[in-house]
Amino acid sequence: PADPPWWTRAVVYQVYPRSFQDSDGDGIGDLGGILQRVDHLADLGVDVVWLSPIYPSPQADNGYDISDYTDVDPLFGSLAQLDQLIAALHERGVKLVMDLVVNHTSDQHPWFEESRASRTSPKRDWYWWRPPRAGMTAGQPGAEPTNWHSYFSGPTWQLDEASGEYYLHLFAREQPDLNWENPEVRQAVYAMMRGWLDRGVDGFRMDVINMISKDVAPDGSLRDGPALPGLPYGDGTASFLCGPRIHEFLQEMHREVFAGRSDRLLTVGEMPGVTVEQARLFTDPARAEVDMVFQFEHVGLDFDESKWRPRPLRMRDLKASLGRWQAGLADVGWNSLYWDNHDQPRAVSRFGDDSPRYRRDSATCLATLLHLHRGTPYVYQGEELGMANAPFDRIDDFRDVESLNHFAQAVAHGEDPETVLVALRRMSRDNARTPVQWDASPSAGFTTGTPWIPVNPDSTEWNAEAQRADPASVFAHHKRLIALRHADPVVALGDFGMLLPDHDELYAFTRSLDGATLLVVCNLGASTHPLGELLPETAGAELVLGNLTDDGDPAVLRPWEARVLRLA
Ligand code: TEU
Repeated sequence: PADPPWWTRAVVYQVYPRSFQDSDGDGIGDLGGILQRVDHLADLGVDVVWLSPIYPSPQADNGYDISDYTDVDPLFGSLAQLDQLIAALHERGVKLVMDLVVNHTSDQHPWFEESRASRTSPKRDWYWWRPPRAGMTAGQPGAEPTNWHSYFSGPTWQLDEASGEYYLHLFAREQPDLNWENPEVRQAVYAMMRGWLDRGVDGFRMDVINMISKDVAPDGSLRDGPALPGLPYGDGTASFLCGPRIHEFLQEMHREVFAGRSDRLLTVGEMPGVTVEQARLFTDPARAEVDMVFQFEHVGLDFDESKWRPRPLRMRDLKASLGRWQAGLADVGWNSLYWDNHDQPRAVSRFGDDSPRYRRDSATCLATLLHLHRGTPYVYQGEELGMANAPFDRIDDFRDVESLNHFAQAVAHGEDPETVLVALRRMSRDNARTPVQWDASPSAGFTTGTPWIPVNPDSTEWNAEAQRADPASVFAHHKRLIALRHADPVVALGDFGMLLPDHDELYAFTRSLDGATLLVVCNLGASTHPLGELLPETAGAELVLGNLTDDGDPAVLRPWEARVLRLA
């Protein structure tokens, strides 16, 4: 059989540029800042950087609302600096993957401005324009063409007074959805993508790419979804998650953009709501769609009907979910592995224990668990330092459009503001967006100006400078995990086998390849466990890597301890 693709051994690092490093004192991270920190990434040992959007944008959603796909926003720098960054990374053997946001554009993209200009505009059909619901008047509540609830609260439809029609926006109203049914739209996107690859970019992380095909009836109508509890809206996801033409579109994209050069690239499709069965199709190399997908199951286990209704995570659910993805993509396809990103709370605060006693141990335990799974691990900036959720207090502390819109809507619907804030503090995306903590100075080395969102005050203790010198740090542990994946084919390619599926605190599994077996056991809790009794096969096994520095009893697993053992 052919050699496995390079990305089966790779680790990806996500940079959210706004919060990574500022170089010009305006309080917003930029490309000049990333250039200053390239050696941090090289030192960590990652193979790929995924750069969240740096394109021109009104920043309604921090760059996920793009007004020009072919340039760099002056806020972040210039095309020349992007070229420098690509060169600086390539010199160090690191690839650069760009964010591709083509489910929607900004409402200030010239395509949308032209589309909205009149009902007869040649680009009218590039977006989803629809008249009000039959028998209703434009602007009346409930007159929207469908009842869908937007990801960022409110309806997914915005009335354009001038033409009397609504346009679709699954996210913010500043993010109108492109109409992928129109072949001109698709060709324009593919041409843009080819341009970036020709420039030296090494692939794409494709934003909500499983939303580009909408289930539209032959007469052009879109269907209502089931009512959502307590809201005057419905759940439209059945009409746009993995819609009828999604595989056709991704295969066409592959032919038009990646063909002949896919071996050097990495493509990962962000796909909320994707099932294992669908993911097998998306990532089957024979189908030529994408290399891997970001699935959302394991980050959806600690809340009820929405992320704003959090509840405790049950360990069994986590194991059942991740285990099913390991098994489901074992023979065909490939997993991506992540705990957090710019949309999720910080891993150590959500899945670990960020109290002083266990923060370091739980951060390293979680990292061990993730990096020892089969798939490509993604490290989100600051995760390698054990960065934690922010101490947000009042609504004015939040910046994110999703959080602010949700607060306004929930309070307008009669929820108690303090209760809404409790959920925001726990789940807001802003938790992931505080500046990277480089050193112990007041702005944590992020900026000489005023940061666009405050630095977490724990940066005096938790920062890169302190950790780089400390072999027991979260950073040093990440370096070891990444090096282990590079060195040991069992870590990259070994078969996965879940152990102790019903245990409430231990997460244990084996990885096996060509007669070699690693046993990984992680204690995701603050109690001590009799490892020797639970997993007798660990007796006498060689410790390949552990997260606690002082030697303990090999037969006992301590709070938040993780061990990678080689079975004889
Ligand atoms: O996110 C898509 C998505 O569905 C969610 O993660 C969403 O952002 C939200 O957190 C659900 O509660 C992608 C990007 O990663 C995100 O930053 C963008 O805001 C969004 O698409 C729109 O482009």
